[in-house]
Amino acid sequence: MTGTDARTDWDLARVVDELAAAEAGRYDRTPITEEFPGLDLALAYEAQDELIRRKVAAGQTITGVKLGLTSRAKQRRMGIDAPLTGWLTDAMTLPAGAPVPLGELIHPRVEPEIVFVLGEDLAGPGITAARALRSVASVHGGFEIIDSRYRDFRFTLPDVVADNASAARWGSGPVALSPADLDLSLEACLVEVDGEVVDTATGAAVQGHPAEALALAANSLAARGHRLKAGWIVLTGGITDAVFLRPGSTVSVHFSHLGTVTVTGA
Ligand code: 0L1
Ligand code: MG
Repeated sequence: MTGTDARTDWDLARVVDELAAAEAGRYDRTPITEEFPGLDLALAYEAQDELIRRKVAAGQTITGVKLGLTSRAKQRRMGIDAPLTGWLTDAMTLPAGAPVPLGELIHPRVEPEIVFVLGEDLAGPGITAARALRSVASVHGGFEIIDSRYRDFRFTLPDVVADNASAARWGSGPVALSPADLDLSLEACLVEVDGEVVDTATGAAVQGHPAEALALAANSLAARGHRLKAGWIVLTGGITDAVFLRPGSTVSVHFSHLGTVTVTGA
């Protein structure tokens, strides 16, 4: 354990306890860095890994990785200009067409995602976008439900890293294409809330090409001793800003080649 702040009893275990309690209790809280400035990026990733170790010990399975803050739209909104990674578990998968159980979440927001399913392991360092794309078995249009455990989605980079990148739920549509079938930088998406268009962007918004985000995940995970595994899901990061999901409200994401995914708040 590192980073104990002499002024408080904050340490790695307490960071994880506090975030796990907020998620389980469905309440939001102030950023941990406000009370514990010792939460730097390295300690925050240790906390994230420990949070997931606890989920796995409780019976969940790691199903992949998510990237966050890979687009300028997301970085501008959150005031953080660095991408990050988080873990996905089976408990976060939303079955196709299933309503989002708002009662299980704090203040969920929806964002469109280009989703990869890996056909082989991918281990950094030195992974390029072209190499990363060769490891992809299929590409899907999808969405992520983010649900920061911090009040008003207000946090610093170490806060959000420790909070597993605000991960909550995700889902994808029925269309599965090979990455060779389309140019993902040109793949367009249009976001509608209750039939009203609220945002549009193309895959180029994600690091120039979503494969760049995949390479970034492989390389940054390698620096922490992890590798991406065959069969894993990779969410490449919100293409546009996220929108709140309200009870009874429907968010639809229409992709130019990857179909339409629709999310309803229940
Ligand atoms: O928006 C946020 O809560 C920041 C982390 C996740 C962002 C993303 O998944 O793109
Ligand atoms: Mg996302």
